[in-house]
Amino acid sequence: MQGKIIKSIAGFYEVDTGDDLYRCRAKGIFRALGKKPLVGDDVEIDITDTVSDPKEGNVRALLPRKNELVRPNVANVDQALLIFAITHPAPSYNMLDRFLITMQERELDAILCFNKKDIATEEEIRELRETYEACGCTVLFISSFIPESLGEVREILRGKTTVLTGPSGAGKSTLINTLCPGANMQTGELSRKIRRGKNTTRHVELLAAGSGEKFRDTWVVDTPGFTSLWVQDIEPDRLHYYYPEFEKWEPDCRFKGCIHINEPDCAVKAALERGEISRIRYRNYCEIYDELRGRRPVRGAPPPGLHRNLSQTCPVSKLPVPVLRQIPVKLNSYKIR
Ligand SMILES: Nc1nc2c(ncn2[C@@H]2O[C@H](COP(=O)(O)OP(=O)(O)OP(=O)(O)O)[C@@H](O)[C@H]2O)c(=O)[nH]1
Ligand SMILES: [Mg+2]
Ligand SMILES: [Zn+2]
Repeated sequence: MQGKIIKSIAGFYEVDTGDDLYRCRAKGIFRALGKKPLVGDDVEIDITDTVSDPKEGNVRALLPRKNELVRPNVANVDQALLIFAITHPAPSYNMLDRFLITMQERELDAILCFNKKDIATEEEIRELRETYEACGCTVLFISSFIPESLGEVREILRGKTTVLTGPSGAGKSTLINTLCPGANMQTGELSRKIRRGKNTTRHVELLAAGSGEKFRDTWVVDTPGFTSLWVQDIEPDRLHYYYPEFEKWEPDCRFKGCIHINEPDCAVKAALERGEISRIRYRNYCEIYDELRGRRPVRGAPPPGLHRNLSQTCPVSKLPVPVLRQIPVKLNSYKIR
């Protein structure tokens, strides 16, 4: 029978087959092949016990893995929902751009979701809307406290596996509690305190968002918030590709390969002067460009990343299994000023 691993605890995998949950062990074959089933993996299971509670089975085969995210370590992620509070805390524009760049780096579709609409002013919402309207991704304004504001989010999540990410305090866990029947995520100050404490186990878990046939196969993954974020080692001269709103003007720059910072007759800067490119986005671009050029490496953990995979057939089960092409994590990262 086919199912999806939604949780992994102490050597067991919790597999959701759509109708039931099974507590499964993985056959030794995976260890022999050096493969480890991951949360998010689609698997074939053999059912061994339907009387016990929970029911039990064995993971027999891994189905092909579309991708693998590190931190959190989840397979088959379709997209990332970037959650930022409109206010309390007010977003750091620089960090927001870093999140967007990081998601594009990972080839993960991002949806930008501004939370806490209930306590935001019209002015604050307008500024964010204008800044990010041309950034190349869908932009939503919600309040995790108001279920009626979540219609679009629900539609975007539907049928997909989505990782929620964003800075601490943005409201990721609160949103999950509102979206997922039965979820009981720690929120607020408490969650931050717990996370800083020692011995905090954080299980990666897929949570079913919504219920019924319509929301079948709709999964979300919570992540702890970042207080800073690292932009991978991208070439500074390529940074402009992450600013899709520049593209329209670039052919009119005097120099081919214009960086749009110090060059004369730059069409991007002209558009900026006319107010056709957001000043905030342009400022971030210049700041991040400088930081990438300066290459000020700092020690620390890298951001969530994606491993691209290739598939091949398992010699034993004859089912396709993924071959992980590990992309080395670069520790030359850049800290936010
Ligand atoms: N006014 C308002 N407060 C919210 C909203 N969503 C969340 N909050 C509050 O914001 C605080 C942080 O929410 P969390 O859900 O814990 O934030 P988080 O993004 O999970 O934070 P970390 O787990 O630290 O990364 C809590 O006190 C929530 O009650 C909202 O829509 N409106
Ligand atoms: Mg949280
Ligand atoms: Zn230019």
